[in-house]
Amino acid sequence: MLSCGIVGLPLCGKSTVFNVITRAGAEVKPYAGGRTDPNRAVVSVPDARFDRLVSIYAPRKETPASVEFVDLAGLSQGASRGAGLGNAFLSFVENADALVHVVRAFANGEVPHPLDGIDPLRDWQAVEMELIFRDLAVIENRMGRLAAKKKLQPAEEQERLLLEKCQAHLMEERPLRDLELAADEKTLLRGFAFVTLKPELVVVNADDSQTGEGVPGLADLERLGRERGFEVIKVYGAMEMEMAELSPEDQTAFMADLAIDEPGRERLIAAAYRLLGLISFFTVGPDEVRAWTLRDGGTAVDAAGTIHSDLARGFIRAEIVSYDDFAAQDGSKAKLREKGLLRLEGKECPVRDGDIIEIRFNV
Ligand SMILES: Nc1nc2c(ncn2[C@@H]2O[C@H](COP(=O)(O)OP(=O)(O)OP(=O)(O)O)[C@@H](O)[C@H]2O)c(=O)[nH]1
Ligand SMILES: [Mg+2]
Repeated sequence: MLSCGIVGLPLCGKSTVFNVITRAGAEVKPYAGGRTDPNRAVVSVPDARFDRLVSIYAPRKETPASVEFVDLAGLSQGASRGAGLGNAFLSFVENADALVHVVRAFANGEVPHPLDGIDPLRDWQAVEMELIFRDLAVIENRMGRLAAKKKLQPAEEQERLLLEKCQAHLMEERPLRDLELAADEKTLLRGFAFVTLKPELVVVNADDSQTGEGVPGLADLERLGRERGFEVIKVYGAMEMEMAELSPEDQTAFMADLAIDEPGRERLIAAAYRLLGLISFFTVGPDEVRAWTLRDGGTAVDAAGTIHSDLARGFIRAEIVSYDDFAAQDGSKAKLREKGLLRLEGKECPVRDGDIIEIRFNV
């Protein structure tokens, strides 16, 4: 299963945001330090389409899509040089498939700030720089080894040139995810587990007393996000963590009181799923309605293999209907067939988010 690592400076509200997302009840405390082993939890991805399919089929079993979230210890400034948890922390980051970067906007006299005063843009930059330094250190290490060789093989020479290109980009304080790379270059870089190559979502953690324009740094980060292509989501961490523990009815009342239209939890999970480059396809029937996870760009035979390797091996055809067509015909196969909306596709047919699929196979 793919995982999102929650990163940020100490005491910015990472565990709070983790609890908002997962309802896992991780320890939240007003002082830094202590545990280094991360909190982990798997969450179902909220999906209105899935809920509708369940109501159409009333299946014996329902299985929504899921993603894992990992709550890491705080990243100290200087971590790439070993400060704080330093390298131990950075090795957790290496194992995540995507990063949820929490920055603190909330003011709270009880909770010290590791840098001086509330400044989300500065905090965001501080963590970005640590991640950039860490990737630079990995490159320097490898380049050092290559430089020590008498003669480079052509593949090594190609690697050296690519690393130089990455290094120059990082030196301009830009993450590798912003660097344009060819498919074979991406493959070459995979083994390095570069942390700035991972997709990233920025979460601004505000206090519920900070409404509208009152969230410091939010507008700046949003502007930067538009320029650089990252998503910024505002949450009221402490309040939403409390809210996550209420019944659905109480939550609705609570949100109405505070004039919040959508809980941060659902927005965060949906955004993380997109960030990971994932789509869902569905299998339906009276036994089970299930959402399966596929990498965006996956094909019919990839979908078959996700369900079971036998289905990929014995693949004949996939019967595919888009969710919108399916819902518009109330899930009636007869109507879908009559209107020609039920497609029979071969192995290489691309799967789109929301497709409902039945695999015909023979083993
Ligand atoms: N007022 C307010 N306090 C918050 C908010 N979010 C977190 N806090 C408080 O800030 C403190 C730290 O929160 P955590 O979620 O433990 O922060 P963390 O980033 O996980 O901390 P470390 O893991 O120690 O780096 C706790 O005392 C929280 O109650 C918020 O949105 N508003
Ligand atoms: Mg924590």
